Amino acid sequence: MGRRLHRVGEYILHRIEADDGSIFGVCPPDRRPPPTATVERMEPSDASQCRRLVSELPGPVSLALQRRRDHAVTTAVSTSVPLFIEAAEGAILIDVDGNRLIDLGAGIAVSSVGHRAPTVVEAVSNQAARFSHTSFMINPYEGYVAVCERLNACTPGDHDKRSALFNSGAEAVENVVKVARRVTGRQAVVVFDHAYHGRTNLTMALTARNLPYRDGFGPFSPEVYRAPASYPFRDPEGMTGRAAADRAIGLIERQVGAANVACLLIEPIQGEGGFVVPAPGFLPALASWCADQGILLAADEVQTGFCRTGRWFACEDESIVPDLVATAKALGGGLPLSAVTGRADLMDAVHPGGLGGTFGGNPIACAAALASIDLMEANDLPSAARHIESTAMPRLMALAGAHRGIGDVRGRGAMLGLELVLPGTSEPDPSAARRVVETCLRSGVVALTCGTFGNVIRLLPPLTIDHVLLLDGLEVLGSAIDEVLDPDR
Ligand code: PLZ
Repeated sequence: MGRRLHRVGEYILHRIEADDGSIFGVCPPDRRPPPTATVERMEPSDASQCRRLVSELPGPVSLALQRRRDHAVTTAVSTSVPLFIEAAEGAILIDVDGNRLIDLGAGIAVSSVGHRAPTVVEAVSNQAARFSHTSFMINPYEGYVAVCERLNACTPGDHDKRSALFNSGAEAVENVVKVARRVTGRQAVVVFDHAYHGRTNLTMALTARNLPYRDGFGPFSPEVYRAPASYPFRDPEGMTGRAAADRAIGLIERQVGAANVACLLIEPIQGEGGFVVPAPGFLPALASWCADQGILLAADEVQTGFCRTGRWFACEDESIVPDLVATAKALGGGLPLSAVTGRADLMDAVHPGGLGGTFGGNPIACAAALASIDLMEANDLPSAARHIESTAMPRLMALAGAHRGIGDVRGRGAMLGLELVLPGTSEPDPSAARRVVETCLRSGVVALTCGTFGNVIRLLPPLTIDHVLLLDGLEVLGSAIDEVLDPDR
């Protein structure tokens, strides 16, 4: 068995390659190297939380399933990581060949409380054993009401609120637009460059990027207008948030007319568009303009919500209180659940029966949500997200200092991105981003890309990720970046 030690900050990570070729990123207790002063710190708090590769990737069982998939599943649904998963725990994904992978994507910001959190599993199985469906529109049940109570309490603002539950993020966003149009009597919806809001017909219209989301799928829903976002890395040097907001407002006033706008829909930090954090002042300026014009401010917190950015909701960072909020992803703790939460006077102004759906607020998903929100509170996951930022950010900055191919490092909490460019330019380099992610995967780390140009590597691990596992994942990412951006070193 060969050993190589490397130091990451105050930690020493032990990379152990066993004779059978398996790699231990962080040693499990039975392979622990001789104790040193720092070895105790090196152990993950839970022995299950270690990276370990035992086969080629993809392994034979994944390959066999891939062949079945090729004959059964349309290629229109693509999969970025060709490894079939059999189990998952904490921030570790275990594939069908027994490889243990570090999950730095959390299934696109869903598994914030960690995979297979015991209290979520228990809540789900208890609910499944009692009943799994009635349709809240036929027979109500407490779980739905309790989730709405929690949403009304934890979303920004202490005004009176009401919620409604749905299944997916896109469905929540559609319902935000329905409420906004119904109660304002106006039709126009303003969205932004680089926005992502979903793949249904209305949300395709709201989403900015053509490929893969919209191409050939039109005609799209009318009365959707796109304004320029604040994208500090790509905006003119020194452009303030206020100036970026004025640019957007000017365009809306000229091209749409404020009096025609039902709502302005915005991701407080753009997700699929590239983890774009707007310049400070952008959101507050838009919020106050909306309030002056009788335009509803609708926040899409589907990706940013539920502790991801170091606060319960990303709007809180600039003290924005939206009129309507769409949530999904982490809300359901891994089960499909989404919500619209908004001012009571708005939500209740929709005619009775105007919102709903067969499955919205499924009882099992509600049970999972309640257990997940309990965990977020009990474990103070907003601070866990900030801890991830303070661990990762200095390392990402150091990488950016060493590589001119990293144009920007940005993000908040556990929503962090590296924008890759052709060295010394702002020309996007999606191929490098793809190769970095592929290189990470070969070492057992699942990282995702995003961005309008496909050139952003994004980190969004479960917020409960073991500290040492996170360090290991970052070490792998750093080596992958060194290998791809500086192959001669
Ligand atoms: N709003 C801000 O991030 C989903 C999409 C992955 P659904 N993002 C991941 C893909 O390629 O389909 C998302 C989001 C924001 C809305 C949505 C839509 O949420 O649950 O995927 O419908």
